Amino acid sequence: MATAHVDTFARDHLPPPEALPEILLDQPFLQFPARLNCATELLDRHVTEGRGDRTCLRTPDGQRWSYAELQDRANRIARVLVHEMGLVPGNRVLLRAPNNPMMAACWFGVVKAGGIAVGSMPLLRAAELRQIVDKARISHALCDLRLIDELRTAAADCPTLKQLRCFHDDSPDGLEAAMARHDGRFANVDTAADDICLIAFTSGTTGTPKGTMHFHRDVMAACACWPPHVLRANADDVFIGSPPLAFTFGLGGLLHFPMSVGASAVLVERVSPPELLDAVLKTGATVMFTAPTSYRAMAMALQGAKLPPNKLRKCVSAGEALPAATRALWREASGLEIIDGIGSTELLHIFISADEHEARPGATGKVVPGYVACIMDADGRPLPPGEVGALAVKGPTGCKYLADPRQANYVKGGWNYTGDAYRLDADGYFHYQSRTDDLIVSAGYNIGGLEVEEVLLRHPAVAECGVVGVPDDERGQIVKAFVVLKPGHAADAAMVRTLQEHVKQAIAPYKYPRAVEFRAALPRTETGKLQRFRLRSGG
Ligand code: 3UK
Repeated sequence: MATAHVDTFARDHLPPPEALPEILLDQPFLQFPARLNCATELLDRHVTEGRGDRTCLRTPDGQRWSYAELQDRANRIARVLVHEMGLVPGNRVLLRAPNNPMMAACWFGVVKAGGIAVGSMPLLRAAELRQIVDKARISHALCDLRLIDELRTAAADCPTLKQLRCFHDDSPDGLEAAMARHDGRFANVDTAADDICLIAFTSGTTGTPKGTMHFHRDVMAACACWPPHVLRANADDVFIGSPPLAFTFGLGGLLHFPMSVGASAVLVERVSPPELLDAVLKTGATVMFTAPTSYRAMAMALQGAKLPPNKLRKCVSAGEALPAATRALWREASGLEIIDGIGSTELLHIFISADEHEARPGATGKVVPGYVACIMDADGRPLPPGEVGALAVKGPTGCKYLADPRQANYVKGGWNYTGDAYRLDADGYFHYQSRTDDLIVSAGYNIGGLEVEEVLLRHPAVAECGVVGVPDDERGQIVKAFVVLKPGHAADAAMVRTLQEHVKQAIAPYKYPRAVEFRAALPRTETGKLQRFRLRSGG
């Protein structure tokens, strides 16, 4: 089926066919037409079918856009891109903003026009933006005026980036002024189902960021797998959460998934745990997406009190492993069982998960309908239940790095290797151990950091912790715990001994942290992930 892309750079830099993962589209809920624009499905369809007046996007301060209003804005943006900024289908457009309705309108404007949306994390600095712009040969950018400084610095050295407009900008050359010059009608570009519509950059810990490319069909496939089979939200739900729209956890959870069922989403710019909690109470949100540390911090902020009466009914956790202690703490505070799910930028969204009824403490869940998963040994042979190995996944979405030899690390023999060490139990539940390269090997024992963190988090003095392996002459590695104490506890030698004793009492003594270091905070990414490499290097 012919591509609608005139600029074929992204398509031309897909991995070669033999390096691609196997794609499974045989399920009845994964039948897609050959021509597909995901903006038509997620946005326009609601207006066409008479739901244009329903609320689509909200903000905590009371802003409210219906589906018809979002469509009007997105259409105007598409027109500005095409008629004033010279966009042709296939061009890459950088999007830069905190989570807000204009950012969402820009995403749909780009995709309607057949462009490729490239989100950027709000905290990225000029050097990092430059890497992304160069790698994806980005030609256009739409940026929230409040985040323009780093992009301007980057743009000075980016020859491909020729067109830039700011929004939330009331100057005559701002995006809003340009939108006012156009009408709100736009015929979406008739893209092929396998035309690329988004490139999400990984927040890589080492090396240059990798650009993961996704088709229009991938977006719709993500909406057809986990949301209806595990989340099961409906048109009356109000979604809210912390992950940035530049992170596919946020893009799916806070934009695509609510819109795929005609629900609404509250987009929140400031999402520290107390601010998120406030926004939940203020807006009557019913479905929340955030990271494990954020659940723990919100529960601790309540200081043992229960969440005041509210409408929240589903809480999703992803981004890193959910400790059983955090699950229990949030249940006590909110009365709600967390829906854990592992997803990745490469696979677009969640592929192993369990709903609130099926959740098991300490396990991520079962494979999501549409996907298959297995645990592999070092030679790529499936391991039986009970054994720890590398998680390998296949489904309707899969890893497609933009011009990157690291494709061969993620995809082997048609399977996507997520880089996680997991164990499958006899009931089909997958139990996270660690990142494959974070498994601690001490005096011949394999130790997953999470298991030790689980125990430490149950100690009343511990607010947060991270456990890594550090080099040791005698044992190869030793277990080292980095601990943030709750206020009112002394970070002294007695506390070190107390915590070590606490671990020895709970799990096999060889797993206890031989080294304990107290910190005021732990290094985390913008997406809530603990930066273990930084802990290991003492940073
Ligand atoms: C880890 C988890 C245990 C795991 C993501 C939901 O996190 C997302 O994407 P990233 O590319 O990172 C992927 C890696 O993060 N991880 C994520 N969730 C869990 N580990 N339990 C979990 N529940 O190492 C995975 O390989 O940043 C998550 C949806 C979309 C996403 N992009």
